[in-house]
Amino acid sequence: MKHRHLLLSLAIGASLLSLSACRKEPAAEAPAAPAAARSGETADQFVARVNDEIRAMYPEISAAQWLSSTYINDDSQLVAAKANERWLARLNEWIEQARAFEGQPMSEDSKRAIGLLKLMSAMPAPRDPAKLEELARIAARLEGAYGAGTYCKGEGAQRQCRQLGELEDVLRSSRDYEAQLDAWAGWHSIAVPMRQDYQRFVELVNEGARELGYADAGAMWRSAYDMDPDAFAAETDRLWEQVRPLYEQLHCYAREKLKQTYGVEKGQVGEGLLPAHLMGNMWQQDWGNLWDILQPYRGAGSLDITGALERQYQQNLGAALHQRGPNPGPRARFEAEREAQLLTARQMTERAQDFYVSLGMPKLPSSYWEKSQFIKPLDRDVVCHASAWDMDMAGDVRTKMCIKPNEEDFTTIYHELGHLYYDLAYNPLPPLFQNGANDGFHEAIGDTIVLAMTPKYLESIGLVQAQSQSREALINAQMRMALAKVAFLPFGLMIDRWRWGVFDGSIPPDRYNQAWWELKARYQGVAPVQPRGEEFFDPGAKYHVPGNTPYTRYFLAHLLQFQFYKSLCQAAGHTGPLYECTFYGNAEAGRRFQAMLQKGASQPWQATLKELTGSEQIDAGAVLEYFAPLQEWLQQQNQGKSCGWQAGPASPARDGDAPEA
Ligand code: X8Z
Ligand code: ZN
Repeated sequence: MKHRHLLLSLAIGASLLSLSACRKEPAAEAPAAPAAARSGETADQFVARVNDEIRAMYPEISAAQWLSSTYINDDSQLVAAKANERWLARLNEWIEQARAFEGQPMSEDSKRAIGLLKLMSAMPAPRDPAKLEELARIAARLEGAYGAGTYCKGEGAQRQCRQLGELEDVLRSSRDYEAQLDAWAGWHSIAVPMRQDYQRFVELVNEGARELGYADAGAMWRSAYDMDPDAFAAETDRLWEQVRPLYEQLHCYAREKLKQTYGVEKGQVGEGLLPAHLMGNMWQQDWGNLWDILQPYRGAGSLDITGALERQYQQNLGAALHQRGPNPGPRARFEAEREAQLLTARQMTERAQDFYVSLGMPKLPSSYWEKSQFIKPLDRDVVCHASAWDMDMAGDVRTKMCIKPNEEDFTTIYHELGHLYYDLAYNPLPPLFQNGANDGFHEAIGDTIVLAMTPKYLESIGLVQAQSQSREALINAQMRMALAKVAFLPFGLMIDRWRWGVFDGSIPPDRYNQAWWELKARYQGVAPVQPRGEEFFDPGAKYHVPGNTPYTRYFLAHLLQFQFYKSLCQAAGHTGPLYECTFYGNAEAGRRFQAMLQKGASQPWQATLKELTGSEQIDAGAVLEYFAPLQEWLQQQNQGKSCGWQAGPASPARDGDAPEA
């Protein structure tokens, strides 16, 4: 389902499952009886059979999940939970059967496939059928609760109810301190009821992980990287240290601007922390919406993509109204608005597809355009969090989004199509290899394209006006990218620092929220302006927690995408500074990219990385090279300011000390 699927992962979207499925006819072919180990079966035959059974089962499971994410109610939740339950039970059977082949002769591919089998779901399920049933039910309920999350306030005629999209609009556009605080706290209130379920969820997946031989579910997640799990954790610490100085410079600059905007008192919290509700984003993971406050040089190079998309919407609306004749009534106006929203969303998606096609990749199939969810339906709750789905491993790919005409959603479309092009490229492989080289690769594909959306490219597609070539314009362009990419880095790390601690018990339930904010302070340098005690469950307000999607993948992706970008630029013959490169329309870059995608998970990711980049290591060197001009500029801006922050007492995390300074 969702992207990545299969393996380990599972899905973003719906969550649970993960897998993928098939190029055959749908579920009708699924074997009716539980697969028994066949006597006399060799290891290679076993792997072939599992691959066939996955293909056969997969479409039905994805269909159930698609329905439960695009039509949330008790019925769709029940069906999704049951489908997931069957899938997880079957997975446990295969894993059990695979043990019979330990130490037996088999091909390298079979060895790898059996290793991947154990990691196929990020939601390891207990063998006990009653517990498995409970786990599937809780997982569906958590995801549904997130999707249906609604914050209401006021009474009677004053009563107002808003969902995530509208609350995000406030953070994006309002600069009213109290209005933003209300939107931020309002959204976080929807997570309070998830706490009990999440606590039980943790017990159940830990039991499942232990039955598979892992210390806990977090240890299992860390085992999915073709290297020692502890070495992997250490690797993420090393990578964070590489980029931390750059983040701290950006943090320092942002804080100064916030103080100028909101006043010295309100522009920061405690010893230099950024107020969580003022960062333009519900989770402070992307600061791009603060462009009005953080823009280095007013008017130097206008990269107002949101403005351009809004104008496109207005144009579409004008045309839709025009069609309805003079003086359209409220109903006609409403219909024209919906029509224009959908048209704009599709046009944005076509624009993204065009970049991939320019690299020699295929157009998305017509079923994509028919079956995807582009805008938020009006008549029901859906999970708006963007996701990409491979429904059947045979070309039925879809995205599920609630697209609005703004820059963030525009780049998210490129991100989601990256997942789909990965899916389509590896669909010919056996299902167990139909996944990213590691999960960070899957998250990095579309983002690599976003890096290639340089001001010149944006100008060439008519989205922004002619770009000036000044130093000021360069710094503006770099800042725009940094607000998305650099601001994200500590967030990409802290979520699983929290979950690893929750799974291994070092963060017990009575410290869930406290530990969350300690990690937010330590890594991101952000803090809430009001106390957030254990009566809250703030982690639940971030999709990937109730959705159970591992998050370290995004941290890796934010480094990998710069490595991919640099290599594709080289392939395209780019010379000159990295940040000037776009490989739009370059067939050689496309060929190299596609070659990587087609490998899927068929070999260790280090080998795949080496084929594209020449290196076997994830490394932040390319990020630092890319942002060198901005980093120098930030240092000048921050001169004489005291940067850094005091994260407060004893952080729970696993590595070094709180940054300060
Ligand atoms: O969840 C996503 C994608 C789907 S895989 C929209 N992202 C992370 C997030 O939104 O938190 C993309 C960047 C980080
Ligand atoms: Zn993604």
